[in-house]
Amino acid sequence: MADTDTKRRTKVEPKTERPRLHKVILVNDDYTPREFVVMVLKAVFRTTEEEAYSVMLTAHQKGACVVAVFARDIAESKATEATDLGKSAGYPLLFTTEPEE
Ligand code: TYC
Repeated sequence: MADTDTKRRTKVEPKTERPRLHKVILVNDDYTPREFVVMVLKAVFRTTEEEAYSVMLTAHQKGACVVAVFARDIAESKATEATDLGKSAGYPLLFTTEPEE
């Protein structure tokens, strides 16, 4: 037993998994004007007019659309900021977040 070598010879790398990115999702509703949705997307997510229109139209037609992905805290604060812009104007506009797989 004295000369039994129990030293591990393979290097074990620590598993440092990256924090997951979070999607910001635009949810369709029947009341918010299209131009207002486009304005919010441009203001909060810094998209072009064309990108904003395309995202708005996809949400309108399919029920929801991924706007962008960010670190969790940024995704959540942008979703809240964008949702609050709608609320301030009296619209039920909704942005949610969910982790990417
Ligand atoms: N459906 C809205 C309308 O017809 C426009 C709209 C699009 C609202 C996308 C929300 O996420 C949305 N006025």
